[in-house]
Amino acid sequence: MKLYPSLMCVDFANLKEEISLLNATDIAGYHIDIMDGNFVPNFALGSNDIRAVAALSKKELDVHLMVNNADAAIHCFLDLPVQRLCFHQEACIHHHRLISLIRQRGIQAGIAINPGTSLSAIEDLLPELDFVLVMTVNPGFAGQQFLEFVADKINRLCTLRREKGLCFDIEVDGATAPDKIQRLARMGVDSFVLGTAALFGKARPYGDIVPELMALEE
Ligand code: S6P
Ligand code: MG
Repeated sequence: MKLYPSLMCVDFANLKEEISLLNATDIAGYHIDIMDGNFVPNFALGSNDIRAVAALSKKELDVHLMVNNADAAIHCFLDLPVQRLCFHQEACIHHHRLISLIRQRGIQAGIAINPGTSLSAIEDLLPELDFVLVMTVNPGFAGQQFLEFVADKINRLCTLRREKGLCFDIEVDGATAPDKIQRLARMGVDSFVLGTAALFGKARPYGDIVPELMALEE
């Protein structure tokens, strides 16, 4: 199981200290939310934040673009030191072109889907993808409620992957509390974005919480 704390939820006044505490845990990397105030009703993070985090950590950077016109915006992110980069199915016209551009840079390519987007919208692309990010909240904000109806879609995606013999990674983002992580990991989900539901604002050290979350897959 791979865990990616969402940097949108860290205390930015203490970014260096926050990253240093998280670096000392077994997290796989950092989830970085890019929001344009248009595809989602909020703004968050940008390319300079990605560079700042890359300078503070050797762990993977998992970048989630929540921006309209991903076909144009992608070019701002291809030369950054990131390992995983996804754009939204709903914000893109030429999905396969973007996947190719991302992979040509040696970056793992992913597509993110909103809670209301059906698997049929990405099914043909699955063999071309390194990962699929399934949103379990409507993108834009931390601290929302887990949308239970999405669990069935996640289960179907895990089944589809098995039936087709594919090996893309399945990542879930949004209100991933420990009970949800345990249930979804058993279904076959590989990666979880951690926000306020599991990690931040708990008044407990990250070094205590992360091992507990990692143990949920056993
Ligand atoms: C939200 C964004 C997410 C959040 C994360 C917060 O649109 O894409 O990555 O940062 O979901 O987690 P939580 O547990 O507060 O919902
Ligand atoms: Mg996200």
